[in-house]
This record gives sequence, C-alpha cells and structure tokens, in this order.
Amino acid sequence: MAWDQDVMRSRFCHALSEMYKSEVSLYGDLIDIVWEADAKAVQHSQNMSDSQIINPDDVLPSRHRVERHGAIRVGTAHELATIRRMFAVMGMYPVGYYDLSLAGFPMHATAFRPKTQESLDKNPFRVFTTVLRMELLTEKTRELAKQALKQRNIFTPRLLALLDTAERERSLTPEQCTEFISNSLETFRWHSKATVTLDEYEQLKAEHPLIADIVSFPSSHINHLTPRTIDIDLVQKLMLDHGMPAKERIEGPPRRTCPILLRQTSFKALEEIVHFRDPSGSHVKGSHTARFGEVEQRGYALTRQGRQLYDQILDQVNKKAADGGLRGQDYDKLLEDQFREFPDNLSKLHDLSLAYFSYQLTPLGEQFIKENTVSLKDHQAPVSLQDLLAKGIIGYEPLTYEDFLPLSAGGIFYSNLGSVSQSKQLIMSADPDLDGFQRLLGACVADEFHLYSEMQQKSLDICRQKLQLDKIAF
Ligand code: OOG
Ligand code: NI
Repeated sequence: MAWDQDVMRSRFCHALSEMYKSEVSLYGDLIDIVWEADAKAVQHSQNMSDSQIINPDDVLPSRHRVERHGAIRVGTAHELATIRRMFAVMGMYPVGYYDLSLAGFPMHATAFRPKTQESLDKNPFRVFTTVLRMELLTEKTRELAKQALKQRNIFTPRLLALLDTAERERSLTPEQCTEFISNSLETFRWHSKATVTLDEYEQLKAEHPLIADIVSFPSSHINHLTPRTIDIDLVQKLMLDHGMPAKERIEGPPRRTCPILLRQTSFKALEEIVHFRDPSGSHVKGSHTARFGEVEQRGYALTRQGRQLYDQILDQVNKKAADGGLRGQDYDKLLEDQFREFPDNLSKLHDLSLAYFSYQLTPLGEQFIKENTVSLKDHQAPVSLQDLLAKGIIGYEPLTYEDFLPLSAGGIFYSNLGSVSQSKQLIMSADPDLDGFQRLLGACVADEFHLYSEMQQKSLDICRQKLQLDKIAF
C-alpha cells in the first residue's frame, strides 16, 4: 500500500471528532470531563497531593488519549459495501457479527477496526456499523424505506473516484489522501433537512425509531463518538456534577480489580430541530432524537469460555432483576454480587483460560538468554509454558478487548429512544443472519476470538524464538 493506513485512520478519527464537537457541543464537554477524570485517577493512583497537576498525556499510553469509537447506521447493501471499501483505505476491517434483533432492533452489525497489535497500538479507532434488515420490516414500511434510500447518495462523487483510484493503483498522492479524508467526512455529517415528509417520518418512527433515523436523512450521520477513560465511575460522577443529562447507570460488568470487556455510559440523545420535506415544496419544522456522546472503559479480552461465563452471569442478573423489579443502584448491587463468581485476579484468569494474554520474556528471561550456557532445549521433556512461568522466565499481560457488547449497546438504545413499536415481537423472534449480512457487506467478517488467539500465539512464538526452543507446550 503506498499510503500509510494508520496515519489515514488517525487523521480521519481526529477530523471526525472535531466535526462532531462542532455539531454536538456537549460531546466537547464530555471530552473535557474525561480528561479531568483521567488526570484525577492518575493522580490518585500515584498518591500525589491535589495541588500537583498531572497531565494524562504524559502518563497514559498514547492510544488512550486519541482513542475513540463511533457508530453509524446504513440502509442498503451498496452503502455498507462502500463503507467497507472506505474504511479499508484506513486499515479498518470488519470484525465480529452483532445480531441486534435480540434487543428488538431490525438491524445487524459489524465493527470496522484495525486487526493487528501494531495498528491497534498506533490508533485503535473503530466504527460500529449497523445495516437495516429490510426483511424484518412490515411491507408498508419496507416500501417507504426503499423509496427513501433509493434516492439518496451518502458518498461524494469525488470519494467514489478516489476509492476506485486507491483500489486500482494501490497508491494515493498526499493531496489525494487529504481529499479522501475531507470527502469521507461528508458521509457522516449531520443534515437537519430530512429527505422524507413529516408523515413518512412518523410512520417509519412508529415501527421503530431507528428505522426513521437510518432512512430519513441524506447522510449516514455519526450518531455518537466515544472517548476511552481509565475511570468511568469518576466520569459518571463528574457528568452528573456538571449537570449533564447522563444515563442512570454504567452498562456492562461491574467495577473490578481486573476489568473485563467494556463498561460504557453516555449522555442522553439531544432533541434536534429537523426540517421535513413538504409535498408543496417548502419545509415543515419537526424534531429528531438520535445523537449523543458516550464514554467507555476497556478491560481484558475474554476467551470463549470467559465470555460464556460472563453471559451466563449476566443472564442470571437480568432474570433476577426482572423478577424483583430491580433498577438503578439495586441492579448494580445485584450485578456486583453475582459477578463475584467471575475470578478477579490475573493468575486465575490466566490459568483458567478465561482471558487472552500477551507473553513476553521477563528481565530475568532476557538475562537468562544472555548468560545461559545450557540451553533450555537440552532438557529431555518438552518445555512447558507453566514451567517457564514458574521459573519467572516468561511473564504475561492481558490483551485489551477491542470489540463491542451489543447488549449494553441495547441498554443505551433504550434510554435514548423511548417506546418501541408492536412489530418488535416479530423482530425479536428473528434468527441471526451472518450469511445475509456478509452478502450485504460483500465480504466476510473476521472472528474476534480468532484474532485475539492469534495475537496470544504470536507473542508466545516470539518468546519461543528468543529462547531458541522448538516448541512450548501450552
Ligand atoms: C450502535 C451502538 C453500538 C456501542 O458502544 O456498543 C455502540 C448504534 O447506536 O447504532 O456503539
Ligand atoms: Ni458506542
């Protein structure tokens, strides 16, 4: 590739964040709060006096300071496949399949994100991308949605030309790269003029508010951006202190010593003025509620077993909460209690294969290579990982979860979108449709567990080579 995909992604992420800040000023305030919370958390962990100001930029791993995710929703196969081509230029590829019908949404999704450790370290920006499942709409709404989607083009002609160039020539000039960034922003820009009439909008919305959000506008507006924090509980508190319309509670697992997966909270979507098309040619004023700001704290990536245990515990929590009508703090208390079942120390998570890890030689291990006269492989039995860990030659660190938790996203949807239509039952009984999704996408999605497992294996291979071993028994 004759352009740097990681640089393109960073530039795009920065430009998108600036655009969203200018569109939704509360998102800018949220960024400031995250900065404040991170500074306080760092200060606290270092036991500094309050007067000593720490700049999180100086202390946190650099990816924290730029880290964002965003979310968009598209309507057609052409839109989804073109988004895929656009993100590929920035080194973002479809990872994971998310079936949102479970939560009553007629949509399914993937996350476009970098796949290698190197790229993730440079800039982990990812975009959760949903597409409408036309087959889950009632006939009348489906026709309306198709009509509205048919007459829009969410990509500038220049972007489409640049995509062709990039794919054909495998190269873009610096000027073309700059044009690419500015043109790609247009796809995600907010437009307050709807492409449908108020009547049509109401009809779409009655079936599901998200159908209206996807179908009624000339672009695929970014519906939220999400900075990463190191202390989401503090951010939640600061949001409330600052009088932000914060959600009642943080979604995802409870606060733990060893954080897992993802915890998220947000400020509620704003009601924005929209001008709807009028059959007479003028415009009618109305409103739309969809765009918000979110914040996330990322924890460890779980293995399939780990994820199963997580899902199982969460299921119990939700059943008990529903039975007892528990909400807010009562729900949080129950969540915390039930999650005691999930081991909360690093070596247990490792030994029970509940999380993924990256292995590296310890300082002792490095010294061992330098000074060792008898190589490890002279031993009769194959060297086991356990052995190397016990001898302190190899150490490990948890891998960060780079993906999403659709159920907690569901919680976020609910708090933003009010009531849902009767067609919800129909949607909720639908099966996931990975094949259908991949047909719309025009490509396969990568399996996230596979990617983590590959990263883990790669780190172990590097240790093995350094130690000059043929094999490390797992
Ligand atoms: C999808 C939301 C998914 C998250 O943080 O889990 C997401 C959407 O709002 O379209 O961003
Ligand atoms: Ni999100």
